Amino acid sequence: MATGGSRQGSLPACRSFSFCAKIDTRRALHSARRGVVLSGDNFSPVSRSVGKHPTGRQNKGGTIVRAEAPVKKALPKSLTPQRLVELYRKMLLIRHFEEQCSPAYRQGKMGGYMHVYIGQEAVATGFIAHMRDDDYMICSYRDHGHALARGTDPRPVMAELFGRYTGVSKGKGGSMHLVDVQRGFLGGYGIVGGMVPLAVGVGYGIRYRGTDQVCLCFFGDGAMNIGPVHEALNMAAVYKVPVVFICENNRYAMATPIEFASAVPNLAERARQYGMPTKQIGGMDLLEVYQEAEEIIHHVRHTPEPFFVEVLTYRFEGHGIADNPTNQALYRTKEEVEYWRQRDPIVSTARFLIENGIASESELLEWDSIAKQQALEAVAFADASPEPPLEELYRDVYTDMEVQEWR
Ligand SMILES: Cc1ncc(C[n+]2csc(CCOP(=O)(O)OP(=O)(O)O)c2C)c(N)n1
Repeated sequence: MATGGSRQGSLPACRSFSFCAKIDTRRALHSARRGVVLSGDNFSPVSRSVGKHPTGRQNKGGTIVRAEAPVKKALPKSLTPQRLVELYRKMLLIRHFEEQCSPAYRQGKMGGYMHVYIGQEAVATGFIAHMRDDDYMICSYRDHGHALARGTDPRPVMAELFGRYTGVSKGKGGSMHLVDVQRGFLGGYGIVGGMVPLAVGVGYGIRYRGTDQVCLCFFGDGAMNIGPVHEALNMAAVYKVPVVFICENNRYAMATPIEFASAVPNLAERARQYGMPTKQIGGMDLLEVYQEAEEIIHHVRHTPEPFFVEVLTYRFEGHGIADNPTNQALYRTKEEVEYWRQRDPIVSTARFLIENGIASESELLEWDSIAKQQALEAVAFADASPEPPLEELYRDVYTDMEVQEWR
C-alpha cells in the first residue's frame, strides 16, 4: 500500500470546515493539514441545555459518564493495516449509501419510513468485523449500516428501500425490514426493543444445539424502557445464552433525550442488575470499538454467557426522514451536533490511516469515490428493478415449513 504520496492538486479549495462537512474524506484531509484534533475525549459533557421536560429536567447533554479510558490510538494486535482499510472502506460505503437515501426518498422513490445510521457507522462495523460466517445478528430499524457491514450487496439493499422485487425482502419489507439469512442477519425490526426477546430465542437455540456460535443484538437506548427487553435480559442471564446485547446509545429516542426518559441514564449500570457482565464503551472511534468488541465477543463465545455493552454514539441526522432541521432545533442545538461531528468516525479513521503511513491522501480520495460509485450503482440498480408482482402479496406471509426432527 502506498504511503505518503499526497495529491494536493486534486483536493478542493476546502477553506472552511462546514464546506467539507458532507465529504468526509476531504474533511479528514483538510483537518489533518490544519492539525485539528478530532478524536479522544469522546464523551466530555456538552454544556448547554436545549429543552425542558414536564418533570422539570433539562437536557444538559452531559450526564453520561465514560467508564473506560479514552480512545486508544495504537492499532490493536489482531488488526492488520489491510483489515483496517477494509473496515474504513465499509464505513465509507455505509455513509455514501445513506447519503443517497434521503434525496431518493424525497423524490418519492421509497415507501414507508426511513432512518439513517450516519454517525454510528463505527459501531456496526467494529462489532460485525468479529462475526464468523455461522454467527447471527439482529437489529433495529436503523439497519442499513448493519446489513452493509455484514457484507450484503448494496444493490439489493437499495432495491429493498425502493420496494423492488430484487430487494433483500423482495420489496415487501422496505427500509426497516432488511434481512440476509444466508449471512445470519435475521433482520431489522421496527418495533422498538422487539429484536431483544428474539435474540434470546436465537441464543437459546445455539445453547440447545451446543455450538460456539454467538448472536449480536443491536438496539437503541429507547429500547431500554420497553418491558419485554427487561424480561428478555433476565431470561438471557438465567439461561446463559451466548448473546451480545449492543445498546447503541445515541442519546435520543426520537426527540426525547435519554435523561428525560431514563431515571438511570447509565444503561450499562442498569443492565448490570441482571447478573451478566456489562460495559460502557465509546462508539465514535473504530479502533476502540473493534478492540472492545473483540474481547466481548470472544468472552461470550467461550464462556458462554450474555454480555451487555452500552456503546456511546451519536446520530448526525434527525431521528428519521421527517425529522427536519427546524424540528431538531427543538430538542438539540447546532453546537451539540457539531461537537459530535468533530468526532466523526470516518474522519478520525482517515486521519489515523494517514498519520500512521497506512494510506496516502490519493488512496483515501480514490476509496471515497469508489464507495460513492457503489452507492450510485445501487440507486441505478434499484431504479431499473421491477416492482413485485401482485401474486407476491401473500407469499412469505406464513412460512411453508416442513416439520423436521430437531437437532
Ligand atoms: C414498541 C414501540 N413503541 C414506540 C415506537 C415508536 N418509535 C419509533 S422509533 C422510537 C425511538 C427509539 O429510539 P432508540 O431505541 O433510542 O433508537 P434510535 O432511533 O435512537 O436508534 C420510537 C419511540 C415503536 N416503533 N415501537
